[in-house]
Amino acid sequence: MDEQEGSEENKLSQECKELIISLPREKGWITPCLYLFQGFWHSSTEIQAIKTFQNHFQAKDNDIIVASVPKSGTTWLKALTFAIVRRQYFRSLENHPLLVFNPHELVPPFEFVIYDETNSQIHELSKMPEPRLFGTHVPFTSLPKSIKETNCKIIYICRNPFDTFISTWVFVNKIMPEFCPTLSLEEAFERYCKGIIGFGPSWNHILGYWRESIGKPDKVLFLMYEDIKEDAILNMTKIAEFLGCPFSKEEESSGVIENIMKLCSFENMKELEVNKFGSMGKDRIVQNKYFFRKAEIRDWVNYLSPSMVEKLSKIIEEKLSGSGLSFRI
Ligand code: PPS
Repeated sequence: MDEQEGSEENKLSQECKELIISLPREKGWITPCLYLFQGFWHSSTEIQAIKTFQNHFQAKDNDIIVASVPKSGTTWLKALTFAIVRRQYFRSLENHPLLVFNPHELVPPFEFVIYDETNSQIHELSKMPEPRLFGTHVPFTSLPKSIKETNCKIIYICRNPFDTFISTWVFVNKIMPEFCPTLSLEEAFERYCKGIIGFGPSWNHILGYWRESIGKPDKVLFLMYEDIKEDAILNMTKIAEFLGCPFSKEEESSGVIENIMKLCSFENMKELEVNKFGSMGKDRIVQNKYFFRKAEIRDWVNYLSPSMVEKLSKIIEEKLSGSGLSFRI
């Protein structure tokens, strides 16, 4: 066990230490190891947080959860959802919370903030304004029972795996501890193709929420990053209707939707003081600017070789076969 792995594991409860010893393990992207827990790869601290989340979270019928594979457009969807749901409180965009807080602070993630016992930030769930807004990368099958059994709503954002892979690889190398070597594109790609990535295999994560959205369209709204890019207004309208707070004719004609779209746009958010200079996470190692890189579709063409494209295309085709889901690549 190396130094980093030891310090990660020292923070775990005895119960979690015993659990992870029994799990299959592989080399991680940032953490020394990833463990296969309930069919998906996670770091040890994520597993502890997921267990606590499963055991303690009591969903309310009006809760709203933004779910995703990391690097699929989570930050954007959190901003849009917050702005849509709380719009009656912030009619003037001049004092809007999204101008001074990063979306991850306004829509806190279960596994990295709320149930991460190694994080000093305490979130009092009972004091959160309703409807409560949460984020998660936890796969559908691992969500707590109460989320599945209550009427709370889930909005899922999915992005084509080529761009998600590149976005993740770049991000990981930015937040990699100084004493760790850079993770090469080739090594990351091999692990990604085997499904070995935090919260992966990504295709299984996506399919879990996709199938749920087909079976229970009132429970899970499944959105594509590329579709929102193409027509943000249409997708914002879908979000508002799904959440039971449709835009009124008056709002439509007075530009409320366009204003939210501009507020949450990549160009606007990237330039905000909080997103240029703020930070978050344990010891504040994650700088907010890392969440805003290029936001382009098909940026992967600048990184992946033809053989990589062929290999990943085949995997995706095979994994999604018969699901009715396809990506715009
Ligand atoms: S995370 O860490 O999981 O929350 O990351 P996530 O937000 O899911 O993904 C980061 C990518 O989303 C891009 N991004 C945006 N796109 C469009 N509009 C807005 N407002 C926006 N904010 C962030 C971000 O640039 C990352 O994509 P890449 O391709 O790396 O640029």
